[in-house]
Amino acid sequence: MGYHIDFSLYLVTDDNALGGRDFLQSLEKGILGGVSVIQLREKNSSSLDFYNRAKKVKELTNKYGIPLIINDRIDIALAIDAEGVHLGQNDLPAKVARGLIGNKLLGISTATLEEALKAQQEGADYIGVGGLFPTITKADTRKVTLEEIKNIKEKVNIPVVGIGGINEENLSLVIATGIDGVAVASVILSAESIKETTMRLSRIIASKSK
Ligand code: TZP
Ligand code: MG
Repeated sequence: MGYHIDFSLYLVTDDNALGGRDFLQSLEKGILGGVSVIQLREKNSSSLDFYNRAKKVKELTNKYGIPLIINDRIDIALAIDAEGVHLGQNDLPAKVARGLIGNKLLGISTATLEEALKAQQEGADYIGVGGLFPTITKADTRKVTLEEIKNIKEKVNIPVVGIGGINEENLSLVIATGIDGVAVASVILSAESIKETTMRLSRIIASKSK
């Protein structure tokens, strides 16, 4: 990880939330509203579709100078020279991933302090911690309380990003735990006005961070 990453408003893509609206245009609206990093998460795409979409998203993120992180697929991250990879507890172990991706950014999903410390020890650059609130974006989330994420943040020294059902109502409570950023999908991608909603989220984040 050669440069500082702003995790403050981390957009995770989700086709379903868009309700048929144009993918790249929607991401661009999010970027214009203040998204600081994008994770391309494709759970039902063929390798070819994932790769082709990743190439286009990379052009977009390059245009705006924000990092692109690829979910699950190290091969695609390498093929398009993304800034990073995000893996879960059932993907390749962090140590193995690190060996494959060199100094690209490595994010690991964790839901317990034990997993968080292990991810850090195995070379993760940041952790995603959740699910904090109920969500329809992901079926099999494990519950993490605000108390628990606060405790994790206090005990690791890599950036911590909260995830799961974060919206305009609960955002302040999440920020109050001291974490480095929030990862969201539906609050942005299913918004009637993606840019306006993202701007409101960005403003809340800017006003609450020290
Ligand atoms: N991992 C844990 S919760 C979640 C993922 C990918 C979904 C986040 O999406 P939303 O719509 O912000 O709840
Ligand atoms: Mg995964």
